[in-house]
Amino acid sequence: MKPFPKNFLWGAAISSYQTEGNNFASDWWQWEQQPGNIKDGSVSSSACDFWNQYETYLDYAKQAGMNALRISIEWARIQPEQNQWSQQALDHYKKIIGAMKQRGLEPIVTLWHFTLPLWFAKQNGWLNENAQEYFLQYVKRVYETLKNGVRYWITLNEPSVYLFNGFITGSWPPGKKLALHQAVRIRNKLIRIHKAAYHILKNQNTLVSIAANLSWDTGASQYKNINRLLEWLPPRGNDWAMLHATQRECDFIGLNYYFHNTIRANVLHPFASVTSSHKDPSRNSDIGWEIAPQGIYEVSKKLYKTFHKPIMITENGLADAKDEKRAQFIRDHVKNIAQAIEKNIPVIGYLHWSLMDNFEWALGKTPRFGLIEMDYNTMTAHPRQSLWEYGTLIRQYINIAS
Ligand code: IFM
Repeated sequence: MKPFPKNFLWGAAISSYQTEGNNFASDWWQWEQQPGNIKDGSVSSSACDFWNQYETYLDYAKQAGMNALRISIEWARIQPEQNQWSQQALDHYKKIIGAMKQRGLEPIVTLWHFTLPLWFAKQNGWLNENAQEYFLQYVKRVYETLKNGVRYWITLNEPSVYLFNGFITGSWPPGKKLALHQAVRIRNKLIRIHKAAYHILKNQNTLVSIAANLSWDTGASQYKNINRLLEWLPPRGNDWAMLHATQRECDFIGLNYYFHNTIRANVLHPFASVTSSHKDPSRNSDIGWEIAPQGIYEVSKKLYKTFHKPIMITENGLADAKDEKRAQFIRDHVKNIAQAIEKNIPVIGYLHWSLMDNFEWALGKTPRFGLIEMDYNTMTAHPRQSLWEYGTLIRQYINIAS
């Protein structure tokens, strides 16, 4: 078998709002306070206290043998009010990134992972006519402070998932239920914003992309056209259209892989065409998502065939509170990545979601995605067995790397 490249990125991914705690200047904080918005009634509060306890988490990542970590920056911390910038927050992120580097963890930095500063959300967020200008001001500040330490940048995380939940079903802020064409208009704006941010972040040392949510869709070949249509529409939460539009401004493709769907054509109601593949709990995660490792190979293959760019798995994981399936899940997905590399598909990294349990948006704190368990009563972190098994796997692959 062709070995993994020596500089392959082995790591995990987290996001600021889901882990840092006390992000009171973000729109999600306000959203959480309204009864009914979070399924289990929990609030993020201190989350995993990553803001203060980051060294503990980074130590565990290092002990497991990781060499990379994807984090995100909370815009609301950097700019808590429209006319107020926090150098202190910027310096704190610089410290976190320095601490990662000291431990041999390559930072992959996301600039927007679903949350907005409240002042911006109150002015209609992305719908504001100055949205691009506001976002770029923030991007410039972050870039100026962190540019020497960061090679890999992600501008936007899963834009279509955000559009689906925030603007179609209304289950995330801003809680809108818009018509399809309006959601497509916002997507077009996000495309322009990514392109503009790309040019701020791009230099000879940096590699920039988005983190795209893409499912593995299967179905009979006569449904290909419906399949293709569904790929392009935000209601699927699939970022294919985003990638087609931004491919020139993506140095690699960030792939968040979670889902397998079967397409059964329903010509009258195309969105009813998509069904999750099966209901067998032994092959699902705690929240009913099918475990389908072959898909990470299939989607990577399709991505490479379409865009001819290196692929970084920027997220892949499952909710598994008892930690019964996680280690095998990782082994099976990595095996499929090995198969992709064997077929000369340049996958450059695998970042497991997530390093630790975190606030899972509208599902609250119930789903447990972490390699590290978070005890929310004592606010302490406890590595799960799967963290060490992932470490064993990393060492095996590193030992046979070219
Ligand atoms: O927790 C989320 C993350 O914020 C974005 N990608 C999917 C994860 C699991 O749902």
